[in-house]
Amino acid sequence: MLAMLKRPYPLVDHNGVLGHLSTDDVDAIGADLSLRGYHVFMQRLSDDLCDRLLEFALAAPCARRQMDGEATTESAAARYPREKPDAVLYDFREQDLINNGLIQNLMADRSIIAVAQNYLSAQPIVDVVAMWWSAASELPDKQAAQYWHFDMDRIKWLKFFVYLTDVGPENGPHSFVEGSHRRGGISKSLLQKGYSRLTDEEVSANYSPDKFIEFTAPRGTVIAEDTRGLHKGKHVTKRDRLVLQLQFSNSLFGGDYPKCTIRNPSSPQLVEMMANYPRLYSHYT
Ligand SMILES: O=C(O)CCC(=O)C(=O)O
Repeated sequence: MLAMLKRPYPLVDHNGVLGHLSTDDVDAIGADLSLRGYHVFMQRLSDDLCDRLLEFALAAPCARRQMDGEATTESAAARYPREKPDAVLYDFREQDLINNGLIQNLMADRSIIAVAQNYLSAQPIVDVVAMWWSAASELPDKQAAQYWHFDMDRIKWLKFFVYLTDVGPENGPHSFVEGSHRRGGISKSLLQKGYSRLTDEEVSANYSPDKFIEFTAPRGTVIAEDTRGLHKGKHVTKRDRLVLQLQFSNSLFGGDYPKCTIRNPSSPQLVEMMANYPRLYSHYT
C-alpha cells in the first residue's frame, strides 16, 4: 500500500558518502539487502569526517544508559569519560546530533537516501538519528542491546550503522543472523519467547554457524541492515566503540519516538533536500 501511495521520489543523482552509485548499483544493494538482510558498503566515510565526528563525540554531552540490575537513576549528561567509563553504553541526545552540520549532511546524503528508498520501495522518512559509545564490560548487557533481539517499531525500515572507531573482535562488533529478517526467518520457538532478549545458546540452536555475521571493520565503514532480523552489539572487551545510526522508515506508524526539531540547518544539502522532499524529514518538527 505504502509503495503505491508514497511512490519513490524520482532521484536522479545517487552520489554521496557511499560512492557514485548508479541505478544498477542501488538495485544490486537492494537485492543484497532483501536476500541477506545486510549490506556492507565498499566506500567508507573519509578519515577527515570520522575525525570530526569523533571530536564531536568526545566533546558533546552524553548520558550513561541504565545497566542490567541497576536501579533507575537520572544521570546528568556529560562528556564521555573515555579513560574511566562507568557504564556499558553512553547515548547522545538526538537533538544535539541533528543540530550538527556533518550529521545533517548524512541525513541529506543522496547515496544513503537512494539505498533506503530502494529497499523500502516507497518514500523514506528519517526517523532515528542516534549515536552512542559502547564501553568495555565483563558481561553483555541487555539494556545495551548486547543480547540477540529483533526490532519491531515500524512497518518497514532500514538502519545504517556507521562505525566511527575501528571495530575488531574485541571492540563489540555489531552482529546479525543472515536471512533472519525474511518472513519465517525467525523460528516459532524463538518468536514464542516474545519481544525479548535472547542468549547465544538460544539463537545458535536455530541457525547454522555460517549465518552468524560479526562486522569487524575499520572506522568509516557503513553497514545497512534490516533489523527485523536478529541482531545485537557484541559486548566490548577492550577499549570502546563509537557508532552513529540513521534509520529510514516507510511510515511513522508504530513506535512513539520523542520529536526533535530541525531549526536553521547549517547544511545547504539538508536545506535543499528538505525543500524538495519534505516527507523525508516529516518526523522532525
Ligand atoms: O550496538 C549494536 O551494535 C546493536 C544496536 C541495536 O541493536 C540496534 O540499533 O537496534
